Formats: sequence, structure tokens, C-alpha cells
Amino acid sequence: MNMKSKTKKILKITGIGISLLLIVVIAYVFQRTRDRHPGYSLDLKLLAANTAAGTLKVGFAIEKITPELPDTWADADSNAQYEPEKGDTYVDGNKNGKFDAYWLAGFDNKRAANGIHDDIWARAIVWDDSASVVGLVVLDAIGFFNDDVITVRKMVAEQIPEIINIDIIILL
Ligand SMILES: [Ca+2]
Ligand SMILES: [Ca+2]
Repeated sequence: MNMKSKTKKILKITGIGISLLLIVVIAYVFQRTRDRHPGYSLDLKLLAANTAAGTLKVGFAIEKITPELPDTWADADSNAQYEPEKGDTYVDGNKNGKFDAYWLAGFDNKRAANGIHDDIWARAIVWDDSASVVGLVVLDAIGFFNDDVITVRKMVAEQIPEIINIDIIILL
């Protein structure tokens, strides 16, 4: 095999490798960005208000949503970042052999929760004017995305329609 055909073969193999890598990257991006609720739409129109004298019913609820923190960790260099390669260690409180971390958003990366300072909550209010029912939920959370909101709306519609027929659910 001469040098020219050897170079051709290496280029061919490299091209195939790059093509396969590209296909994997495209498949990964497609999987990560696909619509998890295809066909879902939300009609934000409220029914015309009931002009007859009636009753406005309002309900409130609050629910603790603080996750359990089975494991804690020791910050060897006191930089508030869990970095086992720098000597940070965890205490396997639930004895499952892995660090069950809750990663905190903001300020920096690798910030694992190491205790509960304050509980976090979901607070809800529902208005019912007998024409429309609107629910508003406020979460102490960062990273509750549109997919999650749609999932909650579907869960409410599927699981509790006999309790209350909510026309619109707003999550903040
Ligand atoms: Ca550290
Ligand atoms: Ca654990």
C-alpha cells in the first residue's frame, strides 16, 4: 500500500468517525430539546364573567416541598463546592452507597445542599366565580420549566377533575 492510498484510507476512517460523532451529537440534541408534550396547547381565554349576582369562592393551600436530605458532606477546603477530588467527603446517611445530593442553583457550580436552613413551600390560591376557575401556584423553586408546568396541568386534569374543575393553572 503506497502512501497516497494509506492517507486516503486514514481520511476515510476519520470522515466516518466524524460522521458517526455528528449523528450521535444530533441525536442527543434532538432528544434533549424535543417537545415532551406534543400537541399540547393552552387556551387562556376565560369564560365571560357571570353577570348575575353570585358568590366568588376563594381557596388557599400551602404544602411543604422540602426534599429529604439523606446525605451530608464535609467541605475539606471550605469553598462550599462538593469536590471529592479535592478531599471533600460525604456521609452516606441512607446507606445506599452513593451521594444523594441536591444541587443548589446560583452563585457557583457543585454546590450541594448540606442541610436545611428553611423549608421550601408550594402556595396555592384558587378563584372560582362560577364561570371560570383559576388556580395560581407559587413554588419556592428554581428550574421549574414549561414541561414541568404542563405535566402538573395534565396531572390536575387527570387526577382531580371530580374535586375541582380548574380552567387555568398558573405556576410561578
Ligand atoms: Ca470543597
Ligand atoms: Ca446516599
